[in-house]
Amino acid sequence: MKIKQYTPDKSGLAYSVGVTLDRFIKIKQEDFPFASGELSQLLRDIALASKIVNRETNRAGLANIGGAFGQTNVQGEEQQKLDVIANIRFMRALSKGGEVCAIVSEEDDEVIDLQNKSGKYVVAIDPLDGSSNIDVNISIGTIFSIYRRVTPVGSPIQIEDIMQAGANQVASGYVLYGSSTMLVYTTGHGVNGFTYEPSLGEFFLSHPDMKAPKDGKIYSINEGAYNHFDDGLKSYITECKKREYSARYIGSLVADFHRNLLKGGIYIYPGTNKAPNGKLRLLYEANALAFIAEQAGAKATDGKQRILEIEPSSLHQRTPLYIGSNVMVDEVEFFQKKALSTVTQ
Ligand code: FDP
Repeated sequence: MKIKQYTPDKSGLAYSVGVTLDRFIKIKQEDFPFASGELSQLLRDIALASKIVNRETNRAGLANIGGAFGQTNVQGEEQQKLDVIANIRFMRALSKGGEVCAIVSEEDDEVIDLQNKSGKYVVAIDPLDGSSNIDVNISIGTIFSIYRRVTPVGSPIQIEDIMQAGANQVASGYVLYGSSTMLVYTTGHGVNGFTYEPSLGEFFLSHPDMKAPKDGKIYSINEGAYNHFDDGLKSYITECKKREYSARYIGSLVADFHRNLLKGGIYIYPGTNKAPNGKLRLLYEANALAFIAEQAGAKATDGKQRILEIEPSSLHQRTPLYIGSNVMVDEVEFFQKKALSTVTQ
């Protein structure tokens, strides 16, 4: 028998397709302090559900799954059919995977106990963010946070397993269903982005070690609410206009955040006199993106403190969000402090 050693082909006839998400997760498993493989499996479960949601999102216009579901969620917002479908898909994947004991979802009033005795992880998820954009074919996303439970594995879920500050996240990420579909995640060792290749049904590493520009020229805020902004924020917006920054607001948090992360910019959903805590949810929107932002060298605050340091007090708690390039987040805070000090003088 003749044996020949394998040498990689260099002819260029069959170009390399790159590193799949699965392989990447496996390679990086050792970076993780509890390298037992369960977190890796959990990330793969999320990736699988996101592929299914991607498929359903792509055919929403054809499959009679656009439009309203006819019910409102816990936020009092009208649920879209795809919101509900995405929730079912992620719940199913996470419950079957076996690594997760409890889930907090935007679509459910209460914590879902998966009755999974060996589950070490708690997941907070917004299965389909930016739902008002579904029917008009604009980018939407999934946002997820992963925590280790703090009470003993196998015992009943306790409030302290769920109400953890964002700084305790062991992983977080988002999926952007856009002109291409991307999954971006961190386990606290930098941020990596993967683009979905539909013909192969795989995510491939396309954005290794993502870093946010320190400063930027894009500001993303719903300026329709300008009259309700505080004076400091109003003067910051005026300054952005003076500097001829670009105003870009899709109204899909994941899409706005992702663009600013790549190009440099700030996304703001402030507290206003009408809604002092803004609109976005701490547990399954702000925390996940704040972890990614910090890992990519950007910043996330509620206007006063680091998002990741906020101790949650309720499941669907809202928080103002200032997230993006360092210099811009600092600058808006400077304008707000300046306006406050003028008032108190
Ligand atoms: P949506 O209500 O469409 O789900 O998470 C909520 C969110 O979208 C964000 O994705 C988005 O950035 C924001 O709300 C848009 O809110 P406004 O319409 O108030 O600007």
